[in-house]
Amino acid sequence: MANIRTLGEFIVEKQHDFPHASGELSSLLGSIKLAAKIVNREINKAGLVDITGAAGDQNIQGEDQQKLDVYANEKFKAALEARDQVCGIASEEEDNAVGFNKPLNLNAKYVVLMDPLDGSSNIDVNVSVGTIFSIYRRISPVGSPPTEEDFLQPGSQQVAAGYVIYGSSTMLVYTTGNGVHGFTYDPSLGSFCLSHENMTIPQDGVIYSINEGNYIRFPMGVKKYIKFCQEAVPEEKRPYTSRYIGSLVADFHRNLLKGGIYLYPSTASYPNGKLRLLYECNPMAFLIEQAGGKATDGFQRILDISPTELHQRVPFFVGSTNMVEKVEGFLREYPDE
Ligand code: P6P
Repeated sequence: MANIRTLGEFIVEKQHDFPHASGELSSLLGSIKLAAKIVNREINKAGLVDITGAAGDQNIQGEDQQKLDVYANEKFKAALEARDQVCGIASEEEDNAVGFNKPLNLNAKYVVLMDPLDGSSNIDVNVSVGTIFSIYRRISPVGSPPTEEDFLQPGSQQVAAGYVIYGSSTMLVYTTGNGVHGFTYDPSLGSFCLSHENMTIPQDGVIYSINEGNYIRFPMGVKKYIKFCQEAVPEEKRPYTSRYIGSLVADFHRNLLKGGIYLYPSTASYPNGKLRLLYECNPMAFLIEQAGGKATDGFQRILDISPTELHQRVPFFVGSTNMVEKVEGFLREYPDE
């Protein structure tokens, strides 16, 4: 039998990579793995079971909460609370951070921030969606409920981050600061099996991912970059290609494998950008830097931004280093008044 290394085995194998954790971070990642399997099962049935319709509520973002959003949020929250490594979570689907009050949880040393089902509006049209998670060591003293400062740490303080992509296959991709590793779910085994060890993004690429429908209100530097991609030296064929799925995890994952850049600048509807710093941009920025790429808000490193509130949005440019630096150059050369 091929040398199958499951996610569980790999985490234990790499345990020495994070000296502070005496197996707690390993167990925490295990609870995320479990919740991912449960959510994956429901997503794969989504077309059959009446859980794709909007739940009727709206989340803090004012977006219709799809039932699967709510379902995924509950499953990840329950899986994290059930183990004794997490004292609380913050989620796109929760207006405020949620502290776990069982004694075991009060003594836990990690907090988790997550987007339990990003791109969920795509579920009804059978497009890939994802879960994004970000893990920090708490700042507040153990034995007490988590405080807001535990959740408002800069991305550079993350101890682990990752995503699950529910696509043509389901994959879990994570980093603990020692490279990026990808695991593909094998339903016949019920296991995530190592399929992409030490994932690295090419320094350059030809794929740019942006919703050009927002073009009219893009910053001038972004307009200049798009024009650069469209008019780059033709040679024998246009060297750039536009690929935008409308699901961050799917666009990010493809660009990580092939090289490319994902851009969500400020727009008319989202003057500060649409993506949330804490549970979308920071984890993706940690991953891309660990894979040799770059993530910026156009002017500063995403991981250096000091958060001010839980659901804050930032402009987001992430992917191949040379492509991100090209956009930064245009934004500096053509500053908006
Ligand atoms: P737009 C999904 O809602 C999401 O947060 C990302 O997954 C995706 O890349 C982006 O928004 C799509 O936004 O405005 O292009 O539809």
